[in-house]
Amino acid sequence: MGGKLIVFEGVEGGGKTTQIELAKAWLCSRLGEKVPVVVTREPGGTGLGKKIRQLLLEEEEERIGDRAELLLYAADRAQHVSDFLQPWLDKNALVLCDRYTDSTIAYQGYGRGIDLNLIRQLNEIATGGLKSDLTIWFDVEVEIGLSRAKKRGASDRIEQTEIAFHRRVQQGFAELAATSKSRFVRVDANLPVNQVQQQIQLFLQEFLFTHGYSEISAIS
Ligand code: Z5A
Repeated sequence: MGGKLIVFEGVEGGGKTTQIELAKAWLCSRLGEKVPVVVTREPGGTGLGKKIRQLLLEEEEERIGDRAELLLYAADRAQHVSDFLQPWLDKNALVLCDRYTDSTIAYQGYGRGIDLNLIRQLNEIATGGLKSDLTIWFDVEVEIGLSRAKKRGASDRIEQTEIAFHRRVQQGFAELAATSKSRFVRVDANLPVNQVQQQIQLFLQEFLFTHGYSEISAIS
């Protein structure tokens, strides 16, 4: 069957962090110990990545330029692929990853306006060609997502940028979903937590069953 890279994407406040843990618990309960299920995120999925995450998301006096920001996300990703994602996929794990290459297209491309082809090339360099097997897009209204993120606590650097930026990012995800139908699925993330989780479980069940994880079919 091989390992599978399952990515959770979307604008902030969509509920990725909440849902990824619920999905992990559900997958473990269905698949048992035979299949390792691991959760990770970008930026910050490795030791180096944690340092890069601090640079990227914590308030600093010096503004990070758009290209420097792009390259920091790429450096985080390169390390993540070589030191975490690929080793776990080689162990046939299900890797649940909070954000991946599509975030760079949406945030740095659609949000900041950096050339999309340049970002695609950089993604290719950083990942060595490793693509997600399934991308679950959390489609939440920008205002709802931002108000949830605000309630959760202090805003980080990107959350503080203007609403128009978040709308462009949202547009980016919508266009990616429309043009990458073979690997993208959309969940309505405006709904309550349990209803979002139900949608995710249905997509995971179908995806995993299709890829030979027959244990998953024991779902009511
Ligand atoms: N970024 C980038 O620019 N380029 C890149 O290439 C990459 C990333 C990889 C990472 O931030 C930042 O990096 C991100 C993009 C940028 N921009 N920002 N800011 P992060 O990892 O710190 O955070 P995030 O990915 O944006 O996620 P988040 O804001 O933490 O949101 P979330 O994980 O989707 O949601 P949550 O934490 O699960 O939920 C937020 C709150 O809402 C929380 O209080 C929940 O209890 C509540 N919640 C969750 N679901 C619901 C529902 N369904 N109803 C009501 N309330 C809910």
